[in-house]
Amino acid sequence: MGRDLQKHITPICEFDVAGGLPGSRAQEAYRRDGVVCLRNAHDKAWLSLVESGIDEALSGGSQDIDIVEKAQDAGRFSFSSQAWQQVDSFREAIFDSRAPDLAWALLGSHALTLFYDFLLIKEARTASAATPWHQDHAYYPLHGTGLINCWTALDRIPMDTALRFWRGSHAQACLYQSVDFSGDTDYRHARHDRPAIPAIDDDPTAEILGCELEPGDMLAWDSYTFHSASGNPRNTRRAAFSINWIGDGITFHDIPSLSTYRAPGLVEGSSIECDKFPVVRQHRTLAD
Ligand SMILES: O=C(O)CCC(=O)C(=O)O
Repeated sequence: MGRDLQKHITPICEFDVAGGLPGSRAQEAYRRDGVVCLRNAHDKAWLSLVESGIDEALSGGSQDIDIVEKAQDAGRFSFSSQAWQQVDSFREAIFDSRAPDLAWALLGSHALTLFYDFLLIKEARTASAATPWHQDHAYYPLHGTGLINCWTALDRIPMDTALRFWRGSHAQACLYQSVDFSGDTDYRHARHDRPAIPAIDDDPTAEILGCELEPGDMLAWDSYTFHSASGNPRNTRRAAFSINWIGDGITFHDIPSLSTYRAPGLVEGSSIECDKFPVVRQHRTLAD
């Protein structure tokens, strides 16, 4: 029997970044737990920018778009990615804001490369739109570690619909199977050669982290960290916009995957830098 999902939740380490970038304590917590919460990561103007691009993203601007309508839910559950290439306001929110600097400060890498944006909306009354436990990295055609998902709440997210994280689950750098977000079918690029996802909610040794969010607060997690969320039984929308960034040493792994994560010209073992995955920050070296 699973334990009560709302009890036994330890708060995620949080840092208020209204006045500056995350420092060494935030980086340490990120490396240890695999997730941190950055309060006031983005302001109202940034939130409005993202909001203004949502209709365009959902009506054709995104790649790999899924809009799930379940008979038992009044609302729709949608998720889509790579809209920045079509949607001007998303592009502005990603490149002309402090979004890259927040990610770079946590990663502490030499370079920072944009991987993809991700828009996730659980409209009001999507109680069955639960997100199963998964690792983002299990979906990626990539070798290496050091990717960060910077996930900003567009709405107030109370504890009952908050994301939950298995603390430290990134540390072994072991990839498990991928699951389908809609919950109805097998994931189309499932890798059955990987271990099955353990019964995390039944494991008394798995420490689960979570916290409430206000619009503009960000959760930043390592792509190997297991996370999940419930559906949204409330009468209000629960939406987030995330930006996924790559640090150093990642190369392309030519396995079946969504087109979001692929680009023409990438071959097994190549660097993933290209127009679709641009380098956005880079430390200068003496040779530069
Ligand atoms: O908010 C959710 O329900 C899931 C978000 C998530 O798992 C992701 O963005 O990787």
